[in-house]
Amino acid sequence: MDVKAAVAFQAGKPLSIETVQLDGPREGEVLVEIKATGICHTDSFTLSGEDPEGIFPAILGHEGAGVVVDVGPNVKSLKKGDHVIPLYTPECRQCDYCTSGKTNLCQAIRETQGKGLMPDGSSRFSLAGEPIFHYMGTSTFANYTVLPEIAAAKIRADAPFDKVCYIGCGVTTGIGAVINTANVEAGANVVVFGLGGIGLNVIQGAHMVGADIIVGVDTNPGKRVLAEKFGMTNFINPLDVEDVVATIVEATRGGADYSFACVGNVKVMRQALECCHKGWGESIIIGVAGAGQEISTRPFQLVTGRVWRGTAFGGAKGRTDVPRIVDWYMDGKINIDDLITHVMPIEDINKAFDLMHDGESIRGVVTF
Ligand code: NAD
Ligand code: AHE
Ligand code: ZN
Repeated sequence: MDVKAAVAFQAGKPLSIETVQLDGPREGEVLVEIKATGICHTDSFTLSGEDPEGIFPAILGHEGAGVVVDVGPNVKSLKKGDHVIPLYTPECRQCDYCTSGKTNLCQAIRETQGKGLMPDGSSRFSLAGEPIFHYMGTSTFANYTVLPEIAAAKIRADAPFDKVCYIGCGVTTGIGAVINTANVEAGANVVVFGLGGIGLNVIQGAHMVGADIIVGVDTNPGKRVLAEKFGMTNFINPLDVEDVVATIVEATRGGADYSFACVGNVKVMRQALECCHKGWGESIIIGVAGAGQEISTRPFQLVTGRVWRGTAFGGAKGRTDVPRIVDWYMDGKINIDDLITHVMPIEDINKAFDLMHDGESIRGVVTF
């Protein structure tokens, strides 16, 4: 079938709107009409050419919502008409990772997913007979996409696509990092580096669980007002202070109980670790950094009790947790609307990337 898609032909170049071909779903797959998709910084990271797994030509996008319009053989948990959120972290509920009870990183299809292919090793997308790669198993920058059944979370039918698409990455990553990965307790002091589409959801999560001091750190002072609305108590612009770590340690009366690095910058990741409280502070890395980038600190930082961890998709198990987070939104328990600052048609998708790079948007959403 013909599909309208924003194709990434080459690293560092704008996306190109094309009519591409999409084959129907095969065994264990579903065809989904994508109704809306957010643009996450990770899409920009891959498009920049920094992502070691980035391959081109590809259809990017991993923060979508839509409707199942066809199912392949042996699909059991989904049917035509179901509303779904694509999952770049699937949940097969059978692999060693899923059954470990220790991680959300289902590995059932990770290898083919990282190669831009469906689990049978082929692509469903093509242009003029040449294959186009999938991205993160989701490729939501297209009005139709094919997903493995285990990579789609069924959600309630009354949830608005143009809002809940954001649960497909940013909302779940930010709130999940707080409640699943760090398990922040009421009264804790929290520091959030990077007040973008992810960091503001970390603040939202920290506020929800009753954190005490919530320090936001961002080089863009324009992020301050919205962050305060979501629960930030102190703002620090690293460009305005001599020593950002010392400033945070003072603001938190000894250091952060938990810090979150929501910027793909390894220097920021070091600051986030070193501003943690001696003896117990934990720093959670969320930002992704390019090929060749490495984190470093003095071992003394860990010897004296600070802990470094990372999180993908906020530690959430998608098919189980995503429908619940949609309920939280529908019940008014979490705020998504104020974070979706720009909505546009797919023809303007490059503008959404520009707005993100210029620090003017929190989340740009494309609707089909
Ligand atoms: P974004 O562009 O919306 O936000 C980044 C923020 O960081 C901006 O507000 C920017 O001003 C700020 N910033 C830049 N340099 C800074 C510095 N030196 N100190 C403090 N703040 C600085 O991006 P986003 O969509 O929120 O994504 C944030 C990061 O998280 C990206 O690296 C993205 O790839 C990653 N990410 C990871 C996961 C995961 O599962 N681990 C999920 C989603 C996104
Ligand atoms: N391909 C990159 C890694 C990118 C990465 O870490 N992605 C996160 C999700 S970011 C969503 O915005 C993730 O889920 N990681 C776990 C995984 O299995 O990829 C690289 O560096 O190679
Ligand atoms: Zn993302």
